[in-house]
Amino acid sequence: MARDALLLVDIQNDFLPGGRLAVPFGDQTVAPAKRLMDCFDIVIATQDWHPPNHLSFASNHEDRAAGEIIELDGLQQVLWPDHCIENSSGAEFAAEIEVDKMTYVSRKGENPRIDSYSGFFDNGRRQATDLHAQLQAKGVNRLFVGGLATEYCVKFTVLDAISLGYETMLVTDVCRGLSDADSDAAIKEMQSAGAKLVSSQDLYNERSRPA
Ligand code: VGL
Ligand code: ZN
Repeated sequence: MARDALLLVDIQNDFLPGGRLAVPFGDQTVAPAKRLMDCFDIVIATQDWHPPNHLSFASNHEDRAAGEIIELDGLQQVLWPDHCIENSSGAEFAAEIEVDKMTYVSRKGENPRIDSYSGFFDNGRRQATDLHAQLQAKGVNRLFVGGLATEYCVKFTVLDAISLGYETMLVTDVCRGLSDADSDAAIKEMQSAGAKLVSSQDLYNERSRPA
């Protein structure tokens, strides 16, 4: 028996138009995500949550600009504008997404020395978050994933979910990326790894129909 969860990745103000690391059309994920929340008993969200001194921020390096790539503890690191700073309004979920309807919120990116695109592990796979343990405790074995940004946090979350043994479905229209070309490549990569694609409309029709 499949036990399903909806996994919403980083649908936070800083990733929406007007935010500090805005994903073009990122706001278009909000309505379908909100509608799907009512179709799942288990709704989990990841929340990018950085201290102000996070080393993924260009502002914490001398003479570096956002978009540059550096080496950080042996890993390639894209430098970002400051974003999703703990307890700031930019780190909050999009206003229409009701936090009290979430089963669980898993924060990531709290260690200033390493970035964490995946909801499951940091980028060096040095430490796990609590996400896998939470899902296991609830008996979840199938995940429906959407969010921001397609080619970063969504992609790495999906690839880790597959490697951890979850049947993993990408809800395509609940995703938006920073770059169209990179997002297309990321979707192909997720598919090659075993992710299945589904639209929120099909999913909604399937799950809101009386059994
Ligand atoms: C993300 C860059 C930095 C994301 C988070 O949610 O895709 N991207 N932090
Ligand atoms: Zn981040």
